[in-house]
Amino acid sequence: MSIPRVVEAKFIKSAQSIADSLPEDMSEVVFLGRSNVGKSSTLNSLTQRKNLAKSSATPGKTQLINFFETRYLYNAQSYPVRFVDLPGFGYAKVSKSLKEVWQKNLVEFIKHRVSIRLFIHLRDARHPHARIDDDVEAYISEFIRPDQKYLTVFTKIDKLNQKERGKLKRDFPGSIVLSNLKKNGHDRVHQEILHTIFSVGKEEDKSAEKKNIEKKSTVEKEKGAEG
Ligand SMILES: Nc1nc2c(ncn2[C@@H]2O[C@H](COP(=O)(O)OP(=O)(O)OP(=O)(O)O)[C@@H](O)[C@H]2O)c(=O)[nH]1
Ligand SMILES: [Mg+2]
Repeated sequence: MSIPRVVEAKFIKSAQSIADSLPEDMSEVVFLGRSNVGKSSTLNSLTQRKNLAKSSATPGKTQLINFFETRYLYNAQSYPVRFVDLPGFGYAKVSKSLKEVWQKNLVEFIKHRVSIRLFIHLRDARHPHARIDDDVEAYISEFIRPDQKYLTVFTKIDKLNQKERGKLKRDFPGSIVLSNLKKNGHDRVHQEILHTIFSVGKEEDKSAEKKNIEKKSTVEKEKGAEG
């Protein structure tokens, strides 16, 4: 099965706000989430580059809006996508107003940036019910456009045992779980990115599914013929 791969990735620019951001001439995937959840690490894992986005054990490492241009290769076709690494929001446990915990500039950016096609909201698998994350999700749902998609991705899944992983998947059925430490879970994120922006990337699954169904019905027919 062919999996989409990033074959090129380069840092383009850091911006303070939407006003000094790049022209809106390319589809963008934004990585948002609490400080330290693993936004920069996830971007590095997806592009298979160790230090493309700066990550750190100290929260608050990313302070600007960082743009990266990437190119996917999938079934011998090339697909350009821009990745946007954002500063994290709120470190405090108590939920304050969004604007207090996440600077006004960022709120403006995610709300008004036309080129955003996919919001990847990263949540810490160990704290799946954090209030601030629920608030951000509700907030984005107020203005998300029909051509945009919202995806919940849980990071640090390596910190959970099997039972906890099962519960997380039951509680958040549409979500993806991954580990940047163990380097797993990223293929589904690639598929979502290509599918959202270019409507490709999942065909292989479908044709595989179809083949299985065909195979099954042939087997059943054969069984029927025998019996
Ligand atoms: N165990 C584990 N650690 C992770 C994972 N992803 C990231 N980390 C660690 O979490 C810390 C924070 O990672 P970053 O990628 O810098 O987080 P960030 O969300 O970009 O943080 P800010 O830029 O401060 O908002 C680093 O020490 C990473 O090594 C993961 O999947 N598993
Ligand atoms: Mg960061």
